Amino acid sequence: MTQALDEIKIGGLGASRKRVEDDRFIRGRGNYTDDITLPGMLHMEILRSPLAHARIRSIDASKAWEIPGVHLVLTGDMMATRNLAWMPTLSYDTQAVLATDKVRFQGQEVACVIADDPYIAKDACEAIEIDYEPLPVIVNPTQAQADGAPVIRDDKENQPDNVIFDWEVGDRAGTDAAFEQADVVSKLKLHYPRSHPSPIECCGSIADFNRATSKLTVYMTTQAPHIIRAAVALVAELPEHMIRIVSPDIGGGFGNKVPVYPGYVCSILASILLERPVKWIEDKTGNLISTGFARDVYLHGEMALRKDGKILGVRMHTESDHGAFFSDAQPSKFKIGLMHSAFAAYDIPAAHLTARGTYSNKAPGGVAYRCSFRVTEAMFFQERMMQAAASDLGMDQADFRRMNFVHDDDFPHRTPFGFLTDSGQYAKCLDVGLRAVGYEDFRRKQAEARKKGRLLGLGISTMTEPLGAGNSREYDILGIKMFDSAELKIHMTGKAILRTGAKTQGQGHETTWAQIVAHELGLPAEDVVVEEGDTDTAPFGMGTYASRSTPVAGAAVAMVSRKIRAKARKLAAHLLEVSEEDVEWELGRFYVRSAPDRGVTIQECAMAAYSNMPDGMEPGLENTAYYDPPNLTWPFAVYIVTVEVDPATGVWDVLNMVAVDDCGVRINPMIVEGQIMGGLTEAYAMANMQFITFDAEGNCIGANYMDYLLPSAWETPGFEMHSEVVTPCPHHPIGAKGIGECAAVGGPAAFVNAVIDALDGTGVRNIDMPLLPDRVWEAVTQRRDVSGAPPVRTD
Ligand code: MCN
Ligand code: CUM
Repeated sequence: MTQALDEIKIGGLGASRKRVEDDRFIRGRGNYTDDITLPGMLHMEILRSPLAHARIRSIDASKAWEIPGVHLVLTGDMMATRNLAWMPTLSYDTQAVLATDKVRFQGQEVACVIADDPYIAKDACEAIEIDYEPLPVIVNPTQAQADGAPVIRDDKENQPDNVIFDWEVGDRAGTDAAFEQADVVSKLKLHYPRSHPSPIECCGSIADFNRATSKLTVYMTTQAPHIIRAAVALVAELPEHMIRIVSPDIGGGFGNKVPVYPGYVCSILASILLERPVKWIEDKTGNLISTGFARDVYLHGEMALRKDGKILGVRMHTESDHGAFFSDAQPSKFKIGLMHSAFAAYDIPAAHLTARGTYSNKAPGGVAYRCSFRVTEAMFFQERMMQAAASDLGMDQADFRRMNFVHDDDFPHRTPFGFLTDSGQYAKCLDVGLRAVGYEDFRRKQAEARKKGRLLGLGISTMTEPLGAGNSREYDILGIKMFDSAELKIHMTGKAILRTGAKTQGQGHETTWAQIVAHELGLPAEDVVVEEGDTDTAPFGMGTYASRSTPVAGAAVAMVSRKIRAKARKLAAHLLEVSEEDVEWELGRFYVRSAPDRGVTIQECAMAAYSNMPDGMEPGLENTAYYDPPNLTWPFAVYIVTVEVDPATGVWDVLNMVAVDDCGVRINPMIVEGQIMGGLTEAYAMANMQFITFDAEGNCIGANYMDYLLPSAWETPGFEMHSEVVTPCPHHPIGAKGIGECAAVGGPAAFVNAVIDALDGTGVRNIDMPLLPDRVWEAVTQRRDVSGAPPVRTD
């Protein structure tokens, strides 16, 4: 007699519901920061340093002040009078807001002009005269550590050189012992180039300080509005309840919108000084030259192997170039983020990582770009190393991985660097991938093609990603613990509004969170409106990055729905005139156990919460849940690529790419596939075409889309996605794991491994990304590795 709803029909868990936010995006009715216009609003532009390293002898802004329409010129000295010339970074360093003593990278913010319109402000920036004394420039870790290298951060006490940190983790003695027992030691040196998230929308803010109410409202492009509110309260010493941060629609974040940028700070100060709204919208070059870089890491690795293929131990050393300020956006105390999540999928007895970070005359880097804090580098290193080791042993790539995988019954598993992984079916994912790509068959074809001089290659990559920062025991941002939240209000007609502490930037939270509510309460998803990003209305949360939203805020959505259901059960018992113990639940409806026909819907309970509650019950049907996850979630994936390399040109084409992702229970399979497709596209871009580099003077090569290439639909290969492996997360209320970054994390190594596999027999062991045709051609014709960042032509 049950009348259980069809969950898919109401848009619940597992429904490929169309993205509700797209209704406004595809009609041009989104509301991005630059769409907002406030009465009396002024415009701010930033003057950036043309030099990478120079002492500032003087700044003369008098001509800028004289230009009609200019309201304010901000310089470092003025910021200093308010103690705002420098700001703290998320990695316990300091960063210049506007330069006072020196400029330390090309594109650094030196002054701001606030004017009636952005064109006047830009012109006025050009009228500012700055006398620079050029200084020697450092663009890589080797130069940073050379004898006699200029000290970039001479503003800091106790900073005699350019080394930011020396850090280690793992078991040094155990790893040394493993290497002593090894039959084979495999070695590899890699470079992961500097890259940029490059969202369509650049960064920006509109600060609106109202003297009459003492309230500061800031509309801005941030992935973590509550963190910004806390930072403004603490740094600018404004009362927190008088600060409202609003993230409206965001045109892609990809990590670029996690940090706090000087432009935000300057627009806020300008609005306070002028008592007018001040808008700052970054231009594309400003975005590419100064904000949110990622990677820029040199990796050295060694693997101790038994000749039967068992991995005995791993040594890793990383040299990371952080630019002029150590502003890695990451919530752990680990200096190199979660780099030591490497090899989590493999059963390895001992591992040791040493990490050194250095300053250089580049924009601050180390923001995670679609990567849970350097997991991209960790997985790239891991899977390139796995391929090299299998080759050195003369073993099959797939067999070597399979024999070293953590087994399905070995969870929770302690990784060689101390993480605890939750669940997975690694061998099964690999098998699905191999079958899909036709592994045996391809190997045969490859051998035949080789005889005719054609170079075919197959690359395998796997990835595990620690997603969901925190838990609060281990993760915090400047002392604020990591957890997240959801608030659900059911109106009397059974319609609802849900707010969370996360902030979507294109991932589709407005669609998927409603699906979790539908699953838990049986309310049609379309009856639940989702709102995020306004600190005056949303419950406190840590924002969206590290694919933490589903693992943490998504869990909070499930938990708050369950709180609502618990109260609704009491209302149902009252309406049905039975005791609560006699009430059963099925999707959307409570009924009497002994008389299943007698039931009330969740909507009837909602009405009763406002019109017919039992004596003594608090009216209304709303609640909030804060969720502190017991662990990270650990999705797994296998990516397999086949390529053909043209030895005459170095051009390589993707023949096939197969992706097997296990992110636990999928809330919305279509959105998950979209996430994977986007991540694979970015992975392809990194492997194939994308990098930012610097010439010897520190000029940024990659500050525009002529130099920094984005793949279009034309060059992006097709991807075949598989979803048949589902290992529910054992500690997440609906069994979901994060997915937002996996493909970008695991993808690059698959492409590179495929090209290197195609060159098997030529003696080429490594070509560093990006695998541009000239680099591949050089490797093939010269039969040698091509390492490091692509050289810069200065002619
Ligand atoms: N999802 C699901 N089932 C799962 C896991 C996730 O249906 N088992 C859905 C979620 O409900 C959500 C989406 O997939 O709608 C991504 O969820 P999740 O993995 O939790 O990641 P976040 O929402 O926290 O998004 C952050 C992640 C990061 S850190 C980067 S970087 C990145 C990414 O998302 N930036 C993006 N994907 C992006 N996609 C777009 N369009 N724009 C960005 O800026
Ligand atoms: Cu890792 S870039 Mo995302 O964490 O916003």
